[in-house]
Amino acid sequence: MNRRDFVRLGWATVIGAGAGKLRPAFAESLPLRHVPTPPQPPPVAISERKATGRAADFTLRIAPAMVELAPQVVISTIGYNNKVPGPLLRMREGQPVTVDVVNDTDVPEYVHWHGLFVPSEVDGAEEEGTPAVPPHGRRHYQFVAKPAGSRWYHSHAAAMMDLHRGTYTGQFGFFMIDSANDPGLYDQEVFLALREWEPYLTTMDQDEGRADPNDRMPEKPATPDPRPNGLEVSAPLYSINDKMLGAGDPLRVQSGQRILMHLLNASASQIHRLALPGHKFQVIALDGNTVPSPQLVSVIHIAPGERVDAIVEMNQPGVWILGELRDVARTSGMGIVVEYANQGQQRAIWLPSPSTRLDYTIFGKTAPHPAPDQTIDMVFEKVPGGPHGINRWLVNGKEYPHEREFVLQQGGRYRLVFHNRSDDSHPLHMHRHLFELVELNGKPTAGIKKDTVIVPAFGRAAVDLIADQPGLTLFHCHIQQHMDFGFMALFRYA
Ligand SMILES: [Cu+2]
Repeated sequence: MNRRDFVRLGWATVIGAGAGKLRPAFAESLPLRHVPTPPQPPPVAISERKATGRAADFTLRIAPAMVELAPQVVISTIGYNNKVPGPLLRMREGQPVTVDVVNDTDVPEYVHWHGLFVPSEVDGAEEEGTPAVPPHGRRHYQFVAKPAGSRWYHSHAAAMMDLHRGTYTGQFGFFMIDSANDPGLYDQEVFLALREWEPYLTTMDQDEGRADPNDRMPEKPATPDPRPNGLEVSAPLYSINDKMLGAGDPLRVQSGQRILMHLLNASASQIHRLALPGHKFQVIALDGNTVPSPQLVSVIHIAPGERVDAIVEMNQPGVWILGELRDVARTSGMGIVVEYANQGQQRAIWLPSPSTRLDYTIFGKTAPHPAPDQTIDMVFEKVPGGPHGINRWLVNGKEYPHEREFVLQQGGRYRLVFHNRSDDSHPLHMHRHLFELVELNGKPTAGIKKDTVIVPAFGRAAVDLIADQPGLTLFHCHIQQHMDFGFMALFRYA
């Protein structure tokens, strides 16, 4: 199979699988258009330059963007600076940063700096009191870049039933904060963001988030919920960065090189599993934070909001596909060709990988945790929406908002215990803080610092949080639909 066949096969799958949901003959009728040259941003207002003494380090312009996912497959979305992903924002840890955000759309927007320690009014969450970037307006942000690691930025607007807002759009980008101690043990560095496009609502079971019957399910109720599930978000098209598998440039490597892959799942709805046949990933950081025990794995599990940094040693010359394990996702675009030098016109090879279970704890260490000052139990439940409705989500028995349930004392040490009493896996994200994973489905661990953790279906996780970032702090499932329909909580400092 050559690259062009891949794209064609991808379309066959798309048309075959989701035909009813797609516009008729979408693929055939869409003329090939060139992505327009980005409009030149107007100069920053003089008064603003004077106010800050200089232009901002970065400018993000929110505006409609065309993305050519593959030849003759062009989608329209909203992006930053007419690029998807948006520009790589890169700086040293501790560096003061200024960002101008210009909103060329008709709706208020929020830019969230995911994984950064920034004040609530800068963080980019309406619930925390961050002011919006008004429609056709702008906002200037100033903060210090910390902590070091792979962070990212994305829209934090609520989408609700509008699948063209928030994280359904192309508003995401890498935010790399370099540590002064990076040993630099790699020859090449690549940034790979996973995305799906043209989302639609369906009751068809997506299965990737469902319980693995072999998993321990400590939160599974004795009697299953008989109510029918509601509409969930699916998508017919996938890409890594802005290209479907086979459509963009391959990742060009040389035998013996060590490639540092910065993986980001910028999906609004799907957990992904990635493999590169013949190779293993040495996972060195999760959510940008160095892990105590880097391990070689053949499959990477990555949920919406998560990042994985992995080094891949290039020791199997050939042309391979780095792709999603699920055929439907990979053949609909989720993959990239990895090509060793001097391989001629070889076809890219995919080989099925053994499916592995998610287990963060292999990257941890054994160490005792100091006793927490307080344990906060959080129980998550689904209220199934039925075939024509949307599921609603409860945190400790009610949908967002919560009044004063979650109050932290500054300097306190908290253990949050996440009880997932639903048949979906959820990536749970805490803003403005890192937490340390203490336990996953009964397995203890230490030293894994994250800002987003997958709690498997009917599973349980415990994390320790030090309350050292005063200010309103949003907690939510990073699946846009879940968050929009109740799966959020606001933590306050006393
Ligand atoms: Cu969720």
